Amino acid sequence: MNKSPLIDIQAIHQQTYERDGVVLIKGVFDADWINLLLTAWERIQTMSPADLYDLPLEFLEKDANLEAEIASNRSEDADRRKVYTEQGAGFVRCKYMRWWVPEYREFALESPAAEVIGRVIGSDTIRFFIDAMFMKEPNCETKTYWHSDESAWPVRGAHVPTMWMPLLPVSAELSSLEYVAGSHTQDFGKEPWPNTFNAKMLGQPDGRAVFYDWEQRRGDPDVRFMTYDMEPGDVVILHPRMYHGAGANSHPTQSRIAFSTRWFGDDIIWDPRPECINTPGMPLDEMTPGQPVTEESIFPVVWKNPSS
Ligand SMILES: O=C(O)CCC(=O)C(=O)O
Repeated sequence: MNKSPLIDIQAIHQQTYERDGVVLIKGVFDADWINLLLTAWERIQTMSPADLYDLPLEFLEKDANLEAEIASNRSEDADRRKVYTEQGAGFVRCKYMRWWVPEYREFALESPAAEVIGRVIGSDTIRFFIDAMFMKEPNCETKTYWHSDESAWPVRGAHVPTMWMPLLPVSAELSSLEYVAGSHTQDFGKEPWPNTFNAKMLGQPDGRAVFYDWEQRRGDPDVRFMTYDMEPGDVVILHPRMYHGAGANSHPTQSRIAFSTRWFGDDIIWDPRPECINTPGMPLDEMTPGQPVTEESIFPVVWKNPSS
């Protein structure tokens, strides 16, 4: 398994990320990393719902929101596998694997992902934040709605990017992500209400904005929609304000399996809001607004720039 990126991260990658809000980098990880993650994912698919999300007990004991979310994810009703046996196709999500799947922990802490992130966003230190899997089975009609991620994160700052990587090939037909170039620099006024467990529990307050629907601008020559054919080992790095979405998986036989990791860089400070995601080990009420992230056991420093 490669410990350094298989290709050098260069100024063009940084410039593209800054200008467009997303950069495609091909051939970052070798096949061993992909096989490691895929094999673990196949094992997760065979587990009963009650055995998923085996997080440290103390995380659940001190965080009622997280406990409620995990209980809902473990319930039989939430088991999307039932849906796709009946209907033939499903959208399966899973998260927090760094805490309960050893292969995902190894990727988070040992792979060159943090170095790639640090060099692209220009941060001297990179901490691991959180992870998630997104699988769309063959003929899965579920689209990924247009959204940006920032309003779900309990922090302020630009250094909270996502690295999205397919574990099987993707294309427009196979639900590759789509982006609107430069949308990370546009001011949409009010912050959109995120699509988190906590936000759904609270319900959207009056006056809170919804995500901008870029579908209505399809065909507008002033809007640059972008999407990429990607192979396992390729990644995209997304700015937290970058609008992204994805179509259905219209492939008749092949699943779309993608892995997202989120990372913290130097400029991040806590900004906990009740609608934000739950973070295992760090309840929203333990985050001190305005303070930098220092909790090493929960958000370990994975990479430091050797020349800083
Ligand atoms: O893979 C998908 O469909 C969704 C991914 C996404 O929105 C994200 O990682 O922020």
